[in-house]
Amino acid sequence: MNCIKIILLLCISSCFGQQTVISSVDAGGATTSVNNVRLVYSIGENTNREVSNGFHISEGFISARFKITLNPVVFLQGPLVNPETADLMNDALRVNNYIPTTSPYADNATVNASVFSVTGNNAIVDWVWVELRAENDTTKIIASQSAFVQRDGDVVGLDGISSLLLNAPPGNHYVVIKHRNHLGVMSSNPIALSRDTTTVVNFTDSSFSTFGANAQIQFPSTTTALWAGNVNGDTVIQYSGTNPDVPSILAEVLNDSGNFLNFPTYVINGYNVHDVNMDGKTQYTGTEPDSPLILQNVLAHPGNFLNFSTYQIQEQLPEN
Ligand SMILES: [Ca+2]
Ligand SMILES: [Ca+2]
Ligand SMILES: [Ca+2]
Repeated sequence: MNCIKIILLLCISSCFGQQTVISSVDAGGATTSVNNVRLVYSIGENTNREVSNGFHISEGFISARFKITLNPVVFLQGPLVNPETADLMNDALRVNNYIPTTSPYADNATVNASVFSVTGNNAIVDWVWVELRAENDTTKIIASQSAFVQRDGDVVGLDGISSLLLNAPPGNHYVVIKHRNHLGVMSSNPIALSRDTTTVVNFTDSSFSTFGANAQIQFPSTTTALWAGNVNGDTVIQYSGTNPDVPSILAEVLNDSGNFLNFPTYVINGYNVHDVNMDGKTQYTGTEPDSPLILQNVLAHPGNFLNFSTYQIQEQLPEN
């Protein structure tokens, strides 16, 4: 019956050339996928359906939204210091219920606290920020959003499990991962991304090529991780000098409202950008201080030939 009505409509259309037929044939429609393009269509429906993925055709309007599926893998150096389990980042922030349900990044994404109940390899370590950049302009951000990184490095969506779904057309894009107190990183090449195939982009593999030089810290194994220690919100890690990070930790500790006696050994518990190793404690000096890792990174950096404590580890992104 529906087919007859549709054929009738097509006949009318073809007989009279282009015209608008204000007529509801029937409620119907279907979905089809060709390569990366998903087409959702309805015929004669007098409703305005919103479809989040692929094409949507309704009442003469044609709109297209594209998404791509992505599984970045990244390690943060901080929670890899003294790992409780080899090759897994520590998840002390999660264990102590310190990870906020609102993202610390620009989109202020929110989640239900239940995403932090998962333990083991897929437990959430922290929020990260993911960007896709244009193939022909590495400073042009075409999509960006908050995400989570798991203990094993998987960067996942806001349910803490699924691959990332980003609002971007299928194609070749640069992938950027940023973290609130680590230096960000970008793939050195645009990567072919699509909706139907989840593309793994493994920043933890030292053979994976990143933009710039020494964009990540190289471990004795073939593992790489984002440099830890950028606690003052700029684009460098510096121990001492013009824009050092370590005094920022000291100031944070001394100015804490609970530090009545201004001890430099005072420990601030909680989610804090100055907590370099992300153990849930911010300490300048003492039993578990956060500042030595910054000095260690600066001195160990392959570009710091003369071992200057004033050396700046520059974030390797095109805009810096
Ligand atoms: Ca995982
Ligand atoms: Ca800094
Ligand atoms: Ca700490």
